Amino acid sequence: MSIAYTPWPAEIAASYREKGYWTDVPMTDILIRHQSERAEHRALICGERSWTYRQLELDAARLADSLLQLGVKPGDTALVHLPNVAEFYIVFFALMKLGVVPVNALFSHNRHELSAYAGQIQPTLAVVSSRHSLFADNEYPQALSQQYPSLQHWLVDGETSDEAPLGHSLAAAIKGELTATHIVSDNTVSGSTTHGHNDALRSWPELDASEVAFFQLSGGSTGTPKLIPRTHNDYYYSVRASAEICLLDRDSVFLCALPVPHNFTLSSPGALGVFYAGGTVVLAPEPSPMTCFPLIKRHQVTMTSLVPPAVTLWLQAAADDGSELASLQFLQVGGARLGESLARRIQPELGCQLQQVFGMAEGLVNYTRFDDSEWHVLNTQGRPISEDDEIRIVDENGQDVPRGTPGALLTRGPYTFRGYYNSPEHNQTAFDQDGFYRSGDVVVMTDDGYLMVVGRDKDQINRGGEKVAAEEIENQLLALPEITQAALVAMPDPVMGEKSCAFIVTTNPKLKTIAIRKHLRACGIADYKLPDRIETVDAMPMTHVGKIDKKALRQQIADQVHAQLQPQPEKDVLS
Ligand code: AMP
Ligand code: DBH
Repeated sequence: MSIAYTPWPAEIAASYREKGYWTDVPMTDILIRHQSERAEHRALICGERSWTYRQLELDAARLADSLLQLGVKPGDTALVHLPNVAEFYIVFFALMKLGVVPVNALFSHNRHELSAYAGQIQPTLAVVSSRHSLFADNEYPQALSQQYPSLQHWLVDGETSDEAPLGHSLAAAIKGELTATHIVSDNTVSGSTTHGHNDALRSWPELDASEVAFFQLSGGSTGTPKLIPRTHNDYYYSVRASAEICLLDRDSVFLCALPVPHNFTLSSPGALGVFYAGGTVVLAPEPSPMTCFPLIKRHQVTMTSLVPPAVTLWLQAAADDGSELASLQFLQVGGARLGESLARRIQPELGCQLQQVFGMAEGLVNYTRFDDSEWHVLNTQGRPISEDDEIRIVDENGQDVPRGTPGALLTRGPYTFRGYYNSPEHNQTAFDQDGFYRSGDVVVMTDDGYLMVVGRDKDQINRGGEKVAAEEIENQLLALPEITQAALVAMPDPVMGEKSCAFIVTTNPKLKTIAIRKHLRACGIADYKLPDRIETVDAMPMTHVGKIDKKALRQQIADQVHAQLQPQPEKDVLS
């Protein structure tokens, strides 16, 4: 059974094949293609551990073998929740070999998000890390398995305590050392000998590259997080084309410091682009200068990707000592709008070229190119990967606006999806009648086809690259009986660009911010989605059609923040 998705119209799919975008080669090829010539080249570094291309492929194959023995089958789905560790890629490639389709949740995601994903995909397998508090004991895994009986298999990365004998060790599964008592087949438990796998690597199921390889996560603007089916054909094209635009080769050394499942770090060109080109991926647990600068020096990193708030920290740290950055050739910045003044400082202060990247997990990715003018690099978010990325910029009536005029960005193309997973209703509004995806971004196109992101018409807060769907948090706020109305809006922040502010109307004048935050935490929402500020109002401003006027609320909080940022007049000491 394969995973259902909204296909591209047949004649368009045929043209994508004709033009060589879709090659009908599955993404497992990304490692396999290096197994003859570049097998001994360093592929991956994680702390003190490293993998050659041969070892990475072998580990993925062994893990796939272990999973087969456990009873995981092609067409199954998996919930993967791992931090920035090498095992993420081993699992990614192992599942792909088997035709098992994962959701790769962000490690900052919590019970609320994981349960929402599990509910949508009904996974057979969960791959989790004992480093996350959710998996320190068995309470949550048991609850999830009970709620979703399909969830039969758990693999755990990291130490597991005796009190939490959850599932199998991921490390043992990768080594092919699951003892046979773990492995149930035909309802009989075979002997207790250790399974030797080296000699018995299977031939994997034939993969169809037009099928879904994995689900990407949408930043979203709705009550439940939405899943984006990405096929081998479409995703592999975006990876290859991105690697080409970024001139990657086997000497490329990529520091992956943002979360590994993010579309930016996975495919723009990200770790997959670097693997495709035969370079080296170095993992960092997080993007702080203290962590990253020594890694850059030690491994002679040539490229990395950051969100704007991290750039601010890097500039501060480099002002003290940027000598460790000497090997860095270019820095990609994306996920949220990079201000021109920050952009301007990157080349002189970090000593590397800037590349702006404006992408989305749904598809379309734009890059500034290395031979672009300084103006384009500093002021635009680049232009699309492909000549066949179709862009429309429209006004509120859906009419195309002239170049240079802001409008809503609609797009379709060889790697932009055609529908969220199992969301027929939402898809009706997320796409126009011609299959263009409404990205929710307000952009301006320059005369020469570059895009500048100038705003947003989706109900989302972009918290320094981390996206918060307003409705998701409003629903949780409204679950408190004392809150009768709730609206989450963006408020300006000098470092993050935006933070979130929840306006509420409550029947309980004594309701404290701390109690609301406690409630949201108890809902199991990821920390980055917790409102940064909560404002109680007597009544919400309303639009003439009777909706909460979020524009007025954004203005109100922006004015308040602005007033607070003004230097306070000095107190007159005599009065
Ligand atoms: P996601 O849905 O999480 O994949 O986030 C994609 C969204 O992030 C885009 O639709 C934009 O709103 C935003 N975004 C990504 N890159 C940039 C950028 N360079 N400048 C401004 N916004 C960006
Ligand atoms: O923010 C994003 O989602 C993003 C940013 C840069 C992205 O998906 C991408 C590049 O591919």
